[in-house]
Amino acid sequence: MAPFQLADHPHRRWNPLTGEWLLVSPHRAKRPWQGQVEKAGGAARPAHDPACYLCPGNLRANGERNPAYASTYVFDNDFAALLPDTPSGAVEKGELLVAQAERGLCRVICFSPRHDLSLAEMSAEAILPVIDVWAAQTAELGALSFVNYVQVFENKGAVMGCSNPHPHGQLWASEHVPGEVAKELGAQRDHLARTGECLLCTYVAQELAAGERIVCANEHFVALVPFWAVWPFEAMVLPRAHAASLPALGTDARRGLADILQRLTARYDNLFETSFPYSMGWHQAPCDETDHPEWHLHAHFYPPLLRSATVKKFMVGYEMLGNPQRDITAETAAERLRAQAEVHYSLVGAR
Ligand code: H2U
Ligand code: ZN
Repeated sequence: MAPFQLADHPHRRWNPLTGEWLLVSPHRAKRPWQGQVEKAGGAARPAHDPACYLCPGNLRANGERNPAYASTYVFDNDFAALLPDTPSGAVEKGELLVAQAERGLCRVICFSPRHDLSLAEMSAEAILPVIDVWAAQTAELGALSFVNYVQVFENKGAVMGCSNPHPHGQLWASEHVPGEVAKELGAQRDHLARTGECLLCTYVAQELAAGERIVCANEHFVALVPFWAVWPFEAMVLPRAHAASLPALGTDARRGLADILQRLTARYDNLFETSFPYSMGWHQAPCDETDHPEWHLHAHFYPPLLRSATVKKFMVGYEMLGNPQRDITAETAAERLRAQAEVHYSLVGAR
């Protein structure tokens, strides 16, 4: 029998950030595919859409008018999931039926006045103000006494539940540290206590030395497909140097991040020549007035596309009931992303 190989044999991989396992079945990636392979296409969008509730100068659902903003624009979500004036309280019926009031705040962040762009088509110079506003909002909301965590994220594409193609993200600030963040907090804390080292500092160094899962890197930031990736072209973006949050990044690091975000998202779009859908977001240290030496800032990109602009990965069956599973390995996904150009396909020939 041939010796065990990650590239050939079914195996489990461990996610040290969440303590969870996933199943990898690389042999299945070799099976024939007879589904669709067409590109998604899609109509070109105007630079300003009079019907868009995010474009400058337009009316929102609550009757407010957006200003004629020229770069980024932040407003309180008109349909916020969390509210600052929720009364405190709890319900406990025995050990099993437990509920707690949760206070918070939700905001929407427009990345650009241009309705027809996405991060993938924006320049690094245009992405920099988005990073600055993510950081400023994190600091502002994190300073509120009832806020202990600020989740910055972006849903892109209708398939990810994004309501509007205008480039935008969201921010939910909450009283409690949300579940995914709490898992990562526990894992990073344990790792630091056990080894004296930051989990993700060690991980980034190990990945840079190996090279095979790196998508792109610069002096400050790295984009890679994590060893434990679940989504087909999942990626993480991390600073090389230890930093706990977006506000902790200096000007040079922010410029480095803008460069990496432009290069990663352009590669994503180029993979299937489509506007690549994903949910992405930042995991930063909780703002709970305690020190978080264990926390290493990072972004997760979770994109569902698998084989083409229309063939998606679904978390169904075994994945809902057992644990997540993937066919193409993280190494193959990274190789395919590395092979993409960093000039967006729609701009080829336009420069
Ligand atoms: P998504 O595209 O990820 O759904 O985010 C858009 C958010 O914008 C959504 O949370 C809010 C929705 O509540 N929104 C407003 O705040 N005002 C509006 O006029 C429409 C949508
Ligand atoms: Zn718009």
